[in-house]
Amino acid sequence: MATGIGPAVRPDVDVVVVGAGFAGLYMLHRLRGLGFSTVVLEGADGVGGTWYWNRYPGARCDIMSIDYSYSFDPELEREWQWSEKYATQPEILAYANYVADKYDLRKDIRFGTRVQQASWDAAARRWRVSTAAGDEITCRFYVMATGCLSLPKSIDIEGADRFGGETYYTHHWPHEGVDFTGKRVAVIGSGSSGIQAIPIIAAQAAQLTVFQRTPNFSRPARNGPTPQQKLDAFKADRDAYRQAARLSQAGVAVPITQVSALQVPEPARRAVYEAAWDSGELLPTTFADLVTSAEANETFCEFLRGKIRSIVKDPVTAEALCPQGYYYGTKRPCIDSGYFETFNLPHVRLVDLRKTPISTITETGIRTNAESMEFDAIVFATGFDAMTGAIVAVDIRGRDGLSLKQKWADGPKTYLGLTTVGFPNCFLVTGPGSPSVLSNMMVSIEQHVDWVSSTIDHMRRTGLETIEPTSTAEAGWVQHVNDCADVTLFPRADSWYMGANVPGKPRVFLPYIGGVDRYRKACDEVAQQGYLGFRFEGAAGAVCNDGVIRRLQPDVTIVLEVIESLGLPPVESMPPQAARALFDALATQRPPGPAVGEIVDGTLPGAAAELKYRLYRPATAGPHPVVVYYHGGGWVLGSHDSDDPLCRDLCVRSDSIIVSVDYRHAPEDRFPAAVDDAFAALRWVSSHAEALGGQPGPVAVAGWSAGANLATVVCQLGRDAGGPAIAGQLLITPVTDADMTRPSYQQNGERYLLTSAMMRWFFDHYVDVANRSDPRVAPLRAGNLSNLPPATIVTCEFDPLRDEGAAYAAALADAGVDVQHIFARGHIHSSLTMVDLVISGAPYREKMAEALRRYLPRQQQPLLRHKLA
Ligand code: N01
Repeated sequence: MATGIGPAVRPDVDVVVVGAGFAGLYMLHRLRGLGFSTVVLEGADGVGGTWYWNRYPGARCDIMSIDYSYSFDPELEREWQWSEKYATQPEILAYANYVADKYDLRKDIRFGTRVQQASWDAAARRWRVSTAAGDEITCRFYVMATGCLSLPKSIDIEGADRFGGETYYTHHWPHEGVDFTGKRVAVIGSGSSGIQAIPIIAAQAAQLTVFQRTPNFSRPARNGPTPQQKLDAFKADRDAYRQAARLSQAGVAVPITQVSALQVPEPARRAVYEAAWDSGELLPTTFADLVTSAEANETFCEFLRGKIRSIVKDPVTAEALCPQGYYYGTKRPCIDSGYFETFNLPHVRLVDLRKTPISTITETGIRTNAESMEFDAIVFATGFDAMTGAIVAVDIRGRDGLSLKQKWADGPKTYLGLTTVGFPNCFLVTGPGSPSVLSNMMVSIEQHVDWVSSTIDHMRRTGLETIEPTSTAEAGWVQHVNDCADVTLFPRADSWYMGANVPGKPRVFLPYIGGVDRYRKACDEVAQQGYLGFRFEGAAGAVCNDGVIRRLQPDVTIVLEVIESLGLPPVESMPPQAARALFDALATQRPPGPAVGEIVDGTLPGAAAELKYRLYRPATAGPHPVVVYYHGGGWVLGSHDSDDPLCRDLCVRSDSIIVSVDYRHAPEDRFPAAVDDAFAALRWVSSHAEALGGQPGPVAVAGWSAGANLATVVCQLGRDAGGPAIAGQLLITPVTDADMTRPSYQQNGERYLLTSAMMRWFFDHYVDVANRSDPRVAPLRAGNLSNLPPATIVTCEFDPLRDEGAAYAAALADAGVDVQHIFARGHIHSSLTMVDLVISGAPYREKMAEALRRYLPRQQQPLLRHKLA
């Protein structure tokens, strides 16, 4: 009998859960504990999900069993002891059965029951769930706990059904096991399943041939007893141990590093990789940038290839086993027990399908384009239609008959990986858009089940009957999931994470790579903010607090977190000298930016005294166009070399000489000293362009923040003075006004590094209140904005200066100036300058460089000109 919630007509149960794997079992336990009537529908004859089906030889977990365990009940943890570091499939299945028995779960599980369709009946506010046997069950809430890797991908090899010998699938292994003794066996596939099965099959078979399309990165698992220090840590403080996993990046507590692989010398880097090789862990601590930097990642790839070459004796086989063409981790890596060593056995052979693809499977074996081979048995270890396959295998129909399969035709769209628009009261456990396969599944499952069950409980307590995400929230989450993936190397690989293993499947990065810790925080914040982005309906009407939970770029969030963790005093609370010292100290910690051809430091005559400059010359042949650059720092902080990484980046990307010039700073030298110096520097660089190795003719100006303010001011001064000629202006988050009442100040004035208080401090040091509408302070207020050089204005969504930058772009356009306005979504005032730290800023810097290249086209070399003439 259903309890607690609902309209007049009662459903059969409160909740139907599909799947009795670890997610379904815990879901049932939790919901039952909350008093919701629940039934679990399971296609198999037993519990265990993936561990029920994948009984191939060698199947084990590759997250340590002590971590790959439920944590919801300390009593269960005391009762169950794992026999090994990485338990075998039979032991894990035994654990699932133990759990089912301990909590008496079987009485609410219908085994051998395959769900075919689930449709939302809007009038009755219930789901109608029908099974392959023709039964129908109605429920208020419908939960898909079908696992991420449960629907096998179809075998896409010509002739696969023609083979007359024994055929096996790792995902559907005979319960009684298989004896390969004396047989000629083929294994197709070298993912995690193949890599685990191959050494065991080799130990039995008379002959084993492995058909490999893509080699995989794998390291030794070094299985054995659970490491004593893990056991000790767990025993010493079990709650802290579990909590650390919940608040970790991947659901296993490992030390975090901020060190870049490229920052350490080769011997130290190698030592870290050797430790990773020896660790026997899937997720050892290595370097911070292996996920984001191709160059850094390649150092680990090459280390691992070296290991393969050192293990596998035949050099041709060794080379074929060396992964190439994708980065470590972007296809799921493995840990193994003697995988590479297996290829040294005389009866084991590798067929490299990249060189000799399979033409067809025949009645007696496999034919490649080079030869025909006969086998007694073929084992398919060819993978899964991951993350979405099992969900859309059920015909799920939401509001107005909307089909989930159709809705997801171009890729899955979810809010938090838990829910999807158009499907009220439907929850996904570890669905696409959640950390799931990029995490310790047990931690992610528990988090999802806890969140879903407490949400259902919240609805019961508050008299709400339906829950559905809003389109705004869902679109925002999909964007965030993509933003997180886009700063990594993952989208570059043809992986099942990208849906690339299934022909015709849309290429979309399926899981959430922002981390278990950040993901949990997002889910918790959604609930705390009145279920932000969800619409509820109940007897008392509808409630909805619409919005987007994560709008900042993920790498910007990380920078903000790191800076917050430093506990620095606010800049405006310091005297300028102390603020400058802090500014300089922070600059020493940042990545250096790309190498340029040459850096020259020099001085030039300023309006009152000599000014320093730093010239960045590209490595390409000159002469190059010249850009005069003004640094940021609120007219108080910074110097000719304080925006060094940005200047390097602009130099390389735009193939221009960047001359970063200093100017006098406030409060020692107040307005208009900085303007006078900026204009003097422009004049000097323009007239010395050729002497500096640049091409003659007009220069461009560029600047960031207060430097962008100076850049645009010198454009106005240059126009009025009849020179120097300026080909274009690049204004990165410029100060264009002294008005702090615009909405962007109200919205972004407190939390994103540049604060309203800091701007006030800058202005107070720089310029008297009476002069703040002078166009040399507030160029937006100039009476005439026509006939200015073409402008590229960059504004950032979470910048207090956003609206004045946009206002300047609009005003210039109104005055007939050629303007490009680049809006950086999810960025803050300073993030575009954080080269190699905020990777999501790179596409914007590329656009800036494009603008500079457009303003300053490379002139033909004199020699070439001469020849053409
Ligand atoms: O599947 P896979 P899996 N012709 O997709 C090849 C988890 N898991 O079952 O890469 C020839 O990884 C395919 O080649 P390619 C784990 O998350 C965990 O092994 O497409 N070859 C690939 O080599 C894992 O990632 C454990 O070029 C074909 C292989 O088949 C996920 O499950 C254990 C082919 C498929 O590899 C899936 O692993 C097992 C074709 N037509 C699994 N089609 C643990 O240890 C495919 N292949 C916890």
